[in-house]
Amino acid sequence: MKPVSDINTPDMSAFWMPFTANQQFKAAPRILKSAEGMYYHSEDGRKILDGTAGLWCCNAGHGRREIAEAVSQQISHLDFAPTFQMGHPLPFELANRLVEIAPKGFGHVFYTNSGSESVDTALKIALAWQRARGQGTRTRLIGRERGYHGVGFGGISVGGIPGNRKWFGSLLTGVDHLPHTLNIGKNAFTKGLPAEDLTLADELEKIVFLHDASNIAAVIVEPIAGSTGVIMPPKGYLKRLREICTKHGILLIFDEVITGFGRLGSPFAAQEFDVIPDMITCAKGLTNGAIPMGAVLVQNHIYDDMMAAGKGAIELFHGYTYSGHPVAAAAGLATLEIYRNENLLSRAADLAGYWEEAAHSLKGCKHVKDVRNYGLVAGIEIESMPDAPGKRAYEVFVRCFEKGALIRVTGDIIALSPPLIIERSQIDDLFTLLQDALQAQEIGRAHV
Ligand code: PXG
Repeated sequence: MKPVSDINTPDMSAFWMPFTANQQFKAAPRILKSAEGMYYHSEDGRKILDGTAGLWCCNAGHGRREIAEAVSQQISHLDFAPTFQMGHPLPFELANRLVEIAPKGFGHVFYTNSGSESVDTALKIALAWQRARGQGTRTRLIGRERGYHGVGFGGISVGGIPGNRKWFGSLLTGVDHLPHTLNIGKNAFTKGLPAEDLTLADELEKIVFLHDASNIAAVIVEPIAGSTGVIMPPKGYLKRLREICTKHGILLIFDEVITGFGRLGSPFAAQEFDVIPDMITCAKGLTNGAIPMGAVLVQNHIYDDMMAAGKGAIELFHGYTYSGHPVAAAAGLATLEIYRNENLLSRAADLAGYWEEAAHSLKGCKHVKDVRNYGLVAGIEIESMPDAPGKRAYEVFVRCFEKGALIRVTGDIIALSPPLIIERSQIDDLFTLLQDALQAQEIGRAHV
């Protein structure tokens, strides 16, 4: 057997890293070693302000002892037990807590292990529910351009990112897409949601007309699209989608993997925007990112119909070995307790004004062509280099990391989504670092 490599400088060849330019990264790695509160600590001993809550997941900040202790206790008490025709207490308990913070009418929780699994689960529940109520011809699923719904076959099919789709064959059949809602020409530098515009939501009527409602099971959208660059819905857009879905018997799924758990200032975007879907997918912030876990929150009418159709047998032929894993459930319970004790599910609303001003102070910075914000999310879009899309933002990312801030970039869009515990002074630090990195464009050395 080969000796174990030094933990600080491991041999990097074996780990095929996700969504990473492996060769480029391994030639010049960025290694995070530990984390506490608002900061990561890099391998070379630098403090890095976390402007992204990891990957939109550590809403309560890092190194939360309450979660570590709950996980540690649970793992020695009951490490694993099945949830197929068996049970153990914590997932029941956690489901009750989740239902308490979910919009009214959401009485049920189906557990998964990730956002991708939550999406595929919700799509399957939609199909099964339509069939259970005698509408088995409703098999079409509608997503949206520039939507990100994870990487399962269901998620990439309804998702709208060409790079995530084109390598993987014919995907799910019978999928259609709404147009995305980004319109920089009209809405650049809008604070919060762009002015009311229902035309893009009304595109759903055209899709329904084309396929006929009797063939459509569900529509899935992110209330605010995160991964593809923080894309806002115009005011009234989500409400109109809800109206059209209701009118035609189509289920509406909100993918709240990013917007859930306080990111926008309410527990879920559904409450923030006062638009109630039929299902909500979530993950990430559910356990503060500490242990993988996702969930689908389901309205009572769907669950009740499925129970009635099941007639006492297995009602839904779906589930994962780790659905409701006891250790993940312990992490989830401890996380929700922190959110409650520290009012974190509404803290983004308190900070939103300050955050908005800080984000929009970047207007006028070199190459910045749009700033978008809501709650504790911001997207900063910069002009692409003519022959190298994505290069400019990547350079800003590297420069920020070197100077002490973690940001995310997608193409030439910078996305910020810090832990909800961020203080005003840290918001200042984050935007100062980012501004310096933007202004340093083409002055500093090339990083790519
Ligand atoms: N839905 C949405 C809306 C997401 O944002 C997923 C589903 C999939 O979740 P999992 O847990 O399967 O990865 C996501 C994930 C980024 C970034 O940089 C975003 C995600 C994942 C990784 C990076 O914006 N979102």
